[in-house]
Amino acid sequence: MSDSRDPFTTRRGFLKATAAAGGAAMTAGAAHAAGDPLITEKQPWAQALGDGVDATPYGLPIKFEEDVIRRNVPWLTADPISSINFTPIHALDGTITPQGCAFERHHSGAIELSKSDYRLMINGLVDTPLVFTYADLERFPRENHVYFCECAANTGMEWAGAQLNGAQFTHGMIHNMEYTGVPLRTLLAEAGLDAAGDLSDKWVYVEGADASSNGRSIPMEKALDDVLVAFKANGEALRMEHGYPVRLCVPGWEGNMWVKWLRRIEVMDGPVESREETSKYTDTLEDGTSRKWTWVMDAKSVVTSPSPQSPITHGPGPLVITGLAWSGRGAIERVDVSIDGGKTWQTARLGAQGVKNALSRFYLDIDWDGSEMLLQSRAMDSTGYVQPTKAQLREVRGLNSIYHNNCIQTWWVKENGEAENVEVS
Ligand SMILES: Nc1nc2c(c(=O)[nH]1)N[C@H]1C(S)=C(S)[C@@H](COP(=O)(O)O)O[C@H]1N2
Ligand SMILES: [Mo]
Repeated sequence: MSDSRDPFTTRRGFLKATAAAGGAAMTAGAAHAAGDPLITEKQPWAQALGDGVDATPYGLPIKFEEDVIRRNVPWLTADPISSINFTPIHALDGTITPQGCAFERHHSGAIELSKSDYRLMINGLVDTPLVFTYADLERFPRENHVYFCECAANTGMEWAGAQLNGAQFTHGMIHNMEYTGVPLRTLLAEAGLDAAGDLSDKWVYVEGADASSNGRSIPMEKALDDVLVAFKANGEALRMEHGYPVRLCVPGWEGNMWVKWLRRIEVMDGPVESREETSKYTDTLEDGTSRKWTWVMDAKSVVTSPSPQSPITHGPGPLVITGLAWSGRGAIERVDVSIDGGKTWQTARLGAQGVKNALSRFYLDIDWDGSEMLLQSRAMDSTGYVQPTKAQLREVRGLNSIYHNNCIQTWWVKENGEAENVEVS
């Protein structure tokens, strides 16, 4: 197959590739018709009836996929109530995250709040303070948008060196869904903002109905731009763990601001400086001071497969390298992949044109020669920003940071196809 760099682009190419590899069991398409009982023998599933249509009124993944689940790293937090788990990004493809395996982050647990008990208050510097029921929200004009939500702590354990062995754990504090909701600006207009006067220095304070309340201050400019009061994700109601019945989407900005179980929005003449925006979710620099208001999630990417939880099991030959890229500042324009630790780069193919504030899927289809690789990916967004190396990030931020680590990740893929998290800075 040495004469065919991309053996999968045509059927002819595929056959040629298989033939050239002869009887080697390591080739894609290596199952041989002759003597394969899965082809020649009648199988149990063809000799009995399957489940009826009502066996699972709300479907779950088939048991063979039971490994594709959220996972938690117990030692990261003291208990699972104020904790986080991770999206199995190593096992997903495309860009949309199914709600059932989208990471969860709670400060005081996920609460059960019904639509009938739901109330949303808008107060403060508004002409008329208002309280909306869930049914009220359904009567405003709706929009649909695909957005990623990334916790600012994603990749935060990797500052000092390679730590967690799997893309799920290093980069899985992210999900990407299609949200349905009402723009916050519509609800603010309903309450009236004349009372607020000059809007350029005004803020909104948003809080949830859970015990933590997770209150955050958002500048009015962002509140009136693209913030969405969302009640559906991927076409269905939000799951309890993602804020049922209503959550805030703050596109491109850190996940902490995406308040779940949204209960109150107060228009204010300054930020509150709450716990979540002072002692937490700020960036401690080398000199010990902390930087606040670092809301935007910069361009970032990661190879999801091959990776430690998704090793190469087929040996040399055609290999699909794939991963995710995103930016809170613009659309992903380009992703480069390196198999030699950043010495040389190849431009990957994007699964679809990049969308602002949403995940992009990339692919690099190679002919793997079976030698070890230092796999990296590097994202570029529509502002011209290029994802930094660990060394570049540390020059600015030192080693004391936790949040907002968007450095280039390296997987060391060995000759046997297994992969490990390593540091190439
Ligand atoms: N009310 C409330 N909203 C919240 C939180 C919370 O604990 N309570 N956690 C925040 C944090 S830190 C993140 S990263 C996102 C996570 O959203 P998810 O659980 O849907 O993944 O929700 C944010 N919104
Ligand atoms: Mo978070």
